[in-house]
Amino acid sequence: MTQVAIAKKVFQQIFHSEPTITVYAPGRVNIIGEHTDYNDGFVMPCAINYGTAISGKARTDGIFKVYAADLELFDEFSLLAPIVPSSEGKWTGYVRGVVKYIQQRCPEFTTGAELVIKGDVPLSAGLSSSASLEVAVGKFCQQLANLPLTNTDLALIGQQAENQFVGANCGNMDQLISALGQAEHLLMIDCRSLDTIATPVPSDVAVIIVNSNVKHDLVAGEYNTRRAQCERAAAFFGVKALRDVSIAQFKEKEAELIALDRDVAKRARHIVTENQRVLDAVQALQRGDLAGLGELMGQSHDSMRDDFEITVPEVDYLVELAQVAIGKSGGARMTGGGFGGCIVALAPLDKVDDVREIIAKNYEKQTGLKEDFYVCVASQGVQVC
Ligand code: GAF
Repeated sequence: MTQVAIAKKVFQQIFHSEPTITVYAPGRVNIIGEHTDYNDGFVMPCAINYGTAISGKARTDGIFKVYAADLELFDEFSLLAPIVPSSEGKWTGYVRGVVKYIQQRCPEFTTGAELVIKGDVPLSAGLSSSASLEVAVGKFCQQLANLPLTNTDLALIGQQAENQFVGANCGNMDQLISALGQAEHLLMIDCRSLDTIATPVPSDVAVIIVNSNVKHDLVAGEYNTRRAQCERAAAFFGVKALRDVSIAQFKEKEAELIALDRDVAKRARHIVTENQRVLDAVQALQRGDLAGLGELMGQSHDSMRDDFEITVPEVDYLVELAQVAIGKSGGARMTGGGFGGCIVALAPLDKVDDVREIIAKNYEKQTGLKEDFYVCVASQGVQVC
């Protein structure tokens, strides 16, 4: 049964009536362009066939009654009073935060609802389970009250909820791809202008995700440190964001920046070169040059490992194994915020088993951890079902 079908069924069981609105928003995997979003730069993710479904209906009393089916937990709050964080679990923040900022944007929104949330994005794996929940909540509210909000608006409201309500200082990539993803396409997003370029995934190429199952406590702290270092680098170059620094401009002042702060210089080098790699990756994909795209993915991984310093040995090892199996027919790299989580690989369909086997044979033996292996489909962004 799909997440949508389960959400509808659970709604009937919990609320003893038929839902009238059902929406679904996907998680994502980023093919290239890491930590570039909050530098106003470029990313190239796709939405995946794992996501969050919400099924529900309106109430007339302004109360939101929310049931998280996977956690078997309820939350309840009123749209007729200030919406504040609850101590009942982090998940409530993604719901309350989105509802709060939608109401701020559309003060006429006072409709209550009862709803069921059901999802299958692996949690804490760097595949954006939270963004998919935020975008699904946004779409549900938009449908509930017929609000004049585009999918891009919903993505930005989701990011606002995550930044200001939940307190996670993320960029806009995850919510944008959950809202705007296109089936069978990778989406290059200019995170400043929000312009996009969709390029088809060749039909003989698989999008593979392997979860290292490494979980790191320091992710949020390290993420904020990287953001601050990037801001310092932008100030050094006298620009709004590192997006505005070309590779040539970076090289001209690199030695000066290294002398000032070696770590900041390394972080800047990753961002400046990664932005260019995304632009090059779009072109490689458009001309069907899988080897070229794979090469760029490999360079991106090396840059995350050596300059941005956000990989861990287990993830480096997974990438090495995938690269051995894939050779020059595609590529592999860490994906997401870092310090654990997943790798992504693009490989011809006939190499998928080779990638699976080499990892199954070696990863657990070497690290003591068991991987999770997914072959994904580039999927449509948020939908009304
Ligand atoms: C996390 C963040 F939420 C994104 O905004 C992005 O910065 C990503 O890490 C790194 O590319 O997923």
